[in-house]
Amino acid sequence: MHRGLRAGWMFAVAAGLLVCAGSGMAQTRLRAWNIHPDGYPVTEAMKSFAQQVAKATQGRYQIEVFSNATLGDQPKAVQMLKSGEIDVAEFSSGPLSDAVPGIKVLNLPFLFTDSAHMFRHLDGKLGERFSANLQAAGFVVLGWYDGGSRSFYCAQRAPANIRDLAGASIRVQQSEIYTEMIKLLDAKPVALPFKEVLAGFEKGTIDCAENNMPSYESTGHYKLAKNVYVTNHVVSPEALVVSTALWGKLSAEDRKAFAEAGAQSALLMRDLWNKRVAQALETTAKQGAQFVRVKDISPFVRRMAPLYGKYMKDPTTREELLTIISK
Ligand code: BDP
Repeated sequence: MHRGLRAGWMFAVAAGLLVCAGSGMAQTRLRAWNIHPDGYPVTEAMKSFAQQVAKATQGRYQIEVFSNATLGDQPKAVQMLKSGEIDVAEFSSGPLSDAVPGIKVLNLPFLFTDSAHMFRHLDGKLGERFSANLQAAGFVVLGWYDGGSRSFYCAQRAPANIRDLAGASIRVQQSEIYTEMIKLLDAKPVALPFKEVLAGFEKGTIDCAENNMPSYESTGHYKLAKNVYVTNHVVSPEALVVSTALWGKLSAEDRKAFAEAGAQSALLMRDLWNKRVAQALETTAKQGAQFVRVKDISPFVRRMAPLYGKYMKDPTTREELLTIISK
């Protein structure tokens, strides 16, 4: 660029900044909670969300993503978002549903057949209803992320039948519905923070855990718990949320910028997710993980009958449940 032009341009930028400062356009720093490491689809999608928000608000909103649960474990972070201590987070529907009973059905075993089925509902009317329930409880959903499908994996035993899980100590998320599910398998639920599961396997305080394949791989659980029982028992979403406290402070235009960035980050996440599932299966299999696919899921589904009964009776979940099973 020509020197004179360049100087003029720089002056204009500086003057612009002064005008910004003069008109009180301050920069707001926001804290985002995340449980996963760098490179994980959730982390990358959150970073892209942060970049897009910064761009669309001309740098007025700067979101810092704190990964690896450095700000605390998930149930704690759910409370921190509610109280406005953090502004943005990505939560799995397990711990989130304890704070918002109206979304509990999202964790029911064998409810969604796969992610495509789940997103047909979440990207439509039902998703709007879940979002409204969440917003009333302090969480504004900006994007539905893929929580994948969860299966069991064990260190010593190699389950090939649902009865093989009886008596096992199985790590679950700190969430009521997961605890109920394990009890119905005659196993012992052990609620542990995500980051403590590896130590649980090392110390032998748990026999098994359950998760999707990208988490099985990224946590290194596959090194200690090599026997995967492929049940795909829970297909559930995760949510990128901001606090209602933050939402209340945003202008209509900024809300639009946040919402668009959230929706785009969700599409990116889903795409990265599918690739990561394939990679995780390959890596763990190469490292010796053994996969036994469930042959007949019906005994497992029958065991869950009390759970379905409970949420059918519950007026906060009945309608959602009926909508999902009818389509
Ligand atoms: C992972 C979820 C994460 C949960 C974790 C768990 O992405 O949010 O905390 O499972 O099992 O798949 O705790």
